[in-house]
Amino acid sequence: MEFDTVVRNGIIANASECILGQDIGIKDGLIACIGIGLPVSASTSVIDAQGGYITPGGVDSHVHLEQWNTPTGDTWETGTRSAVCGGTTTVLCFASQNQTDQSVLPVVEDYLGLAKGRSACDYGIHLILTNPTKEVVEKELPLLVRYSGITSVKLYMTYHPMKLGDREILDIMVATRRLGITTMVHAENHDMIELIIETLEQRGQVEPYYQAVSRPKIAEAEATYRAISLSELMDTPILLVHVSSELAAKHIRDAQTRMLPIYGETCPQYLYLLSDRLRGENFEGAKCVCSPPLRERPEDTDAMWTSIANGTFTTFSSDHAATKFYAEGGKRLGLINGRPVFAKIPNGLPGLETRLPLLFKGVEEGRITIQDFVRVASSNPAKLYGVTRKGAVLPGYDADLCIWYPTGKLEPFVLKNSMLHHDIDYTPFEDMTFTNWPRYTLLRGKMGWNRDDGGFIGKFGGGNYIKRTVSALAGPRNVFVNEWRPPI
Ligand code: DUC
Ligand code: ZN
Ligand code: ZN
Repeated sequence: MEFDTVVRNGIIANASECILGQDIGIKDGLIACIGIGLPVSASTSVIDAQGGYITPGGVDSHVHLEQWNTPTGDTWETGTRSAVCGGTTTVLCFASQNQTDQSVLPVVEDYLGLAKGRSACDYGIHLILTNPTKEVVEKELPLLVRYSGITSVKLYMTYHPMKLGDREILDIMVATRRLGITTMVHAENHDMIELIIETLEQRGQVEPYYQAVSRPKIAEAEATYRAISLSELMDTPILLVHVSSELAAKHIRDAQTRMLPIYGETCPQYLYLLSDRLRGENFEGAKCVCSPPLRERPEDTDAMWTSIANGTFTTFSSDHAATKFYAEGGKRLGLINGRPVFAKIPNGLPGLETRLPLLFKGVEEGRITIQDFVRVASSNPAKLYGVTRKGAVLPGYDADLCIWYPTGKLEPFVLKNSMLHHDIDYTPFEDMTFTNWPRYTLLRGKMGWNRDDGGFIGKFGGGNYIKRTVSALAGPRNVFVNEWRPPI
C-alpha cells in the first residue's frame, strides 16, 4: 500500500501499552497499519518523531464554546484552534436549554448551525437539560440520540436558572437508562451555597476569595453522594463532572467498589491551583473563579492526581469555560461600581490548549504513567461518549495524533498567555515551567499544528461533526435492579 504519511521513530503510546520501533502508516485520514520499516514512495510525507511519544489526539469531552451564557469566551474558531495547538483533535461542547425553552430541538439545531463550517477539530455535542418536560425527555431525547448522535446530557444540581430537583433528575435517569446514554452531573448542594453566599454578603465578605469559601467541599461531597444514590436507585450510569475534592472522589471510588456504574472527571485546575489564587490585587483573583472552586489544601490537589492514577477518574477534561478579564460582560462583571461582589463573577477558566501539556507534566514528574495519560485524556472519553474510531493509535482508527518532543529536547520554558492560541486575555497557568509540549498535531492525517515550523496550520471548517453512538463504557451494572423496569 502507498501511504499518504508515515510517522517514524516514535514511541506509540496507547492506554494499554507502548509500541517501540514501529511506524504508523496513514492513508485517507485513517491509520492503515502499524509495522516495522513501512515503505514510503515519492508522494509519502514522512514525519520523524525522533524518539518522542506519539499519543492519540486528545478528546476533550467537556468544553464550553459560544454558549449563550458565556458571551466573552472563545468562538468556535479560536477555541478549536487552541485545542489543536494543544494536541486535542476532538471536543465535545454543550448545547444548552434555556429554562423557558419548551423544546430542545431548536436549541440543538441552532447550536449545530453555529458550529457548522467553523471548527478546526472534530466535534460533538452534549445537551444541558434545564427544563426536562415529559415531551423533552420522552419524545425529543430519543430523536436526538437516533438522528443527531447526541448521546449524553448534563444536569445541574445548583445555579438558579439551571438547577434540577432530585425528582427531575430521577425522571431524566429513567430515560437516559432506557436510551443507554451518559448522564453528566454537576454536583454541588445549592441550598448550602445560597445560605453561605447570603451570610458572606451580609458580613461584607465579597472579594473573589470568598467565592471559594461560599462553595465548600461538603457541598460538593453531599451532592456527589446524593447523585450516586439517585443513580443507584435507577441503575443509571452517571459521570460526576469537574470533581475538585478528596471526599467527593472518595464517594465515587466507594461506589465503584460496590460495582455501581459511577464515573468521575477532573480538570487541570484541580491538579495545580489552590484557592490562594483567588486573592490578589486589582481583582486579579476573579481570573481563577470557577465552580466547584479551587480548594485550599494541597491534600485535595494530591488526591486528584491519585484518583487519576488509581482509575477513580475516567476522564480528564479542560472544562474550558473562558471569560475574558478586560471585556464588557467579562470577569469584571463582579466589580459593581468598583466594589467586588464575588457572586457576580462569571464562572469558569480557559484551558483547552493547556490541558494535555499540564497532564503530560504529571507523566514527566512521575505522578502518573503515560498509559494513565492516554486513558483519561483520549481513550476513555472516546469510549464513554460513544466517539468511535478515536482515542487510540490503532489500525482503522482516525489518524488523530499528538506527537511530543523527545524527553530533554525542548529547553524548559515559562508559559505566557501570548504563546497560546485562544482569544482570552489571560491563562491561570501563566509563568508555569514546561519541559514538553505538543510538537505536531494531526487531525485525520492532516497536520494542524507544527510548533517548529508554521504554528497553527489547520483549517477552520476542517473539523467534522461526530454523530456519537451510545457509550461503549457505561452501561447499567446492577443485575438485581436490571430486573426492575420503570413503571411507565
Ligand atoms: N460548570 C461547568 O461545567 N463549567 C463552568 C461552570 C460550571 O459551573
Ligand atoms: Zn458544571
Ligand atoms: Zn463545564
